[in-house]
Amino acid sequence: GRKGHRMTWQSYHRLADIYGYLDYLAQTYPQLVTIQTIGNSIEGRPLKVLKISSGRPGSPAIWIDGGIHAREWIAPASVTYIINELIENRDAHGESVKDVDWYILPVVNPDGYEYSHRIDRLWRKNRRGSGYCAGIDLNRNFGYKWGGAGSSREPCKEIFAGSSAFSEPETAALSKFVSSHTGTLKAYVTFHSYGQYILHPWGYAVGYPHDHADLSRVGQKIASAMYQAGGASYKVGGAAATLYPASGGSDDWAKGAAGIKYSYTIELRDRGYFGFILPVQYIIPTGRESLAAVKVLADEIANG
Ligand code: ING
Ligand code: ZN
Repeated sequence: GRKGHRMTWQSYHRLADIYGYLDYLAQTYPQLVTIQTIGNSIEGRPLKVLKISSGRPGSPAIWIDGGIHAREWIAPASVTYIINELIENRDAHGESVKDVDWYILPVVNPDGYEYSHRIDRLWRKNRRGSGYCAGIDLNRNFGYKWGGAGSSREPCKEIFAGSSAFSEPETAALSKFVSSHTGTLKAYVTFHSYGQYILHPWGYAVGYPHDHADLSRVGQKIASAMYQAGGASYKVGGAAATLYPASGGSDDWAKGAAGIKYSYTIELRDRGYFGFILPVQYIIPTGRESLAAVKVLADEIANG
């Protein structure tokens, strides 16, 4: 089309449209936007990280991902909404968003995402193996407290942790990339659905990191900003204490192993009425909430 891409926020797009949009941005804004393929999924699809650069070396950085769980379509939709605002509407969002580097992986689990479009709308895991018991829960496969409470050794389970920590190419690639940027990464945000929660470590057990007060304070700021931006209420708390224990999650690894201070899992809309099958008219309000969330983090880390 005239715009050079097919992305919109009026429907949930297939992976080809999302990747076509990322490629379009890198081509159109080469001094601002670069794409790095950090690895490939188990079925061989590229894992594309988009970097939005402050233009200055050594800037504090924020990691954002979405789509680690296939069926949570609002997550890649909201992450691409964030990307669009940070690039195409760059002057509307203040100085701090320009003062940080953004590393954004909109679809952590591209095979599962495509499978949920083509075959099984409620698929969650990646696509290792075949049949009813295929797949590993990528959000149980990270190497911090791997294999503990809230994960399973049984391949047929939705929370199967895999054969070992980082057994999957998707989590191995993500963790390797994030580990190589721990000098500058100050925040890690992973978008899921549903439930409307802002969760911080720990997920593996009820308990909190030493800087719990900071995580909680900034979490409450995020909740206020999200409410103002889109109108939905989000509850803040430790993941295990607020939802349920889950070991091997990415946010625990980002905090506990990679040492990234502000690590959050954000469970987007809704609270269960539509659940994973969130109608398309909610994409833009949920995208606005997601953008507001990451702007709070940019403010926090850009201004000390
Ligand atoms: N929820 C997350 C899950 O992986 C979670 C909740 C995240 C719990 C991080 C603990 C730590 O189960 C969804 N919707 O996937
Ligand atoms: Zn999820």
